[in-house]
Amino acid sequence: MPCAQIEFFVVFLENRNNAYTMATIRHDWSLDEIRAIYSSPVLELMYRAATVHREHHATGEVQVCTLLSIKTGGCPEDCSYCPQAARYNTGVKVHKLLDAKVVLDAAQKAKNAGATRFCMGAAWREVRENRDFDKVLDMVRGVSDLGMEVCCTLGMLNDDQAVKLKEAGLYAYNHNLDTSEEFYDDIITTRTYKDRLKTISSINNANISVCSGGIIGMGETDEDRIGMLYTLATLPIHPESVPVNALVPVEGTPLAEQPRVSVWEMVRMIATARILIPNAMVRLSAGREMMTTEDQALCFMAGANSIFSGDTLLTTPNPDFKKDMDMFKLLGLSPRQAYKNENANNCGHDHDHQHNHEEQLLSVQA
Ligand code: SAM
Ligand code: DTB
Ligand code: SF4
Repeated sequence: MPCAQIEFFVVFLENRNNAYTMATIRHDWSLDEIRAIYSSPVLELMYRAATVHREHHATGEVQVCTLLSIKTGGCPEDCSYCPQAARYNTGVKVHKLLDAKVVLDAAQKAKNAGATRFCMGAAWREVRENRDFDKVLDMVRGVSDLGMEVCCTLGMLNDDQAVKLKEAGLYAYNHNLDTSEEFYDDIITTRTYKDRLKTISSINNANISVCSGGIIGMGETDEDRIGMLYTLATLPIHPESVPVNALVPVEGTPLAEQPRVSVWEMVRMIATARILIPNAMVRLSAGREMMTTEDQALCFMAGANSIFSGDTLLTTPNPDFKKDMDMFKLLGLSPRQAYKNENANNCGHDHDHQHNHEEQLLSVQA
């Protein structure tokens, strides 16, 4: 056999043996496979995740998102982790929907500080089509006009409402599964897991990017964490972003006394999410205020490529812009540009998520 052919077969066999360096996008993960990945030795898990990360994203690039609570507190739901639920005494100051001008000023400020995605959160159970919703649509138009990727998290919504948000320029919608279907009822009783999946389907139908992940540290087991990742990774359309939150325990909520999760638990969740859903932005979300730069560096090595930046999340503290920019400098990270997916025109490292989304949507509808 000629030398070139032998070399080809050697490379072919090496690649087959090293299958996880050639991540394909799969929606048929089994629980056993996910369990095996999640439970692998942590350094091996990080290496594997970092390899997938490099194949699908420009390494060193981190998306910077800023959150703003546009309607705070007084929420009728009973989410055990949430300081904004009316039934818990958490000291959060209730505030009606902010004026569009205040919101647009905050978005401009976030943009000036380097954020490219702006996410507006409301302490609502669901969207209702009233004057407040019209105001939110105006905010979406305004933030989109600033050239930022605009995201909302407003609770449950239906197909029509999703279309209206899309028409106003909404880029992404955050709706977390929060945990596994099995553990969900221990955390929330006022709406169901199925309700969550229905909202995610409405977001997809409107061709809005889905942002969906969860929280660890609520008393769930490893099996619950694996179960949540299974649901996300086997969705017919993978989420465009997956926030991994560490519980921020807030006094007055039922979960106030939960022990802090260790960085290794965050690393396991992030790395497994990265391997299962290679194209997603995996967001190191709530909990950074309690993490050192070294802790966060481990999360970036494990495949996290997005953060919430700005000194407040929705109601709880977060590292400020300056602290994060110092961390970026130290770790050699750079902020990802806005709408990179739409701007990407090559298939090297800059995969086109929106294009992927449309392709996935067509294949689901076929
Ligand atoms: N009301 C809407 C809803 O529930 O979808 C939007 C806002 S809600 C605060 C958005 C997400 O924030 C929740 O799904 C949850 O994952 C996260 N979250 C809320 N409180 C948290 C906490 N104390 N620690 C970590 N994550 C939290
Ligand atoms: C997400 O997954 N985490 C963010 C965002 N999506 C909306 C919210 C975190 C909230 C932490 C508690 C607080 O600040 O109120
Ligand atoms: Fe309300 Fe959302 Fe908080 Fe649940 S998580 S109590 S729905 S604001």
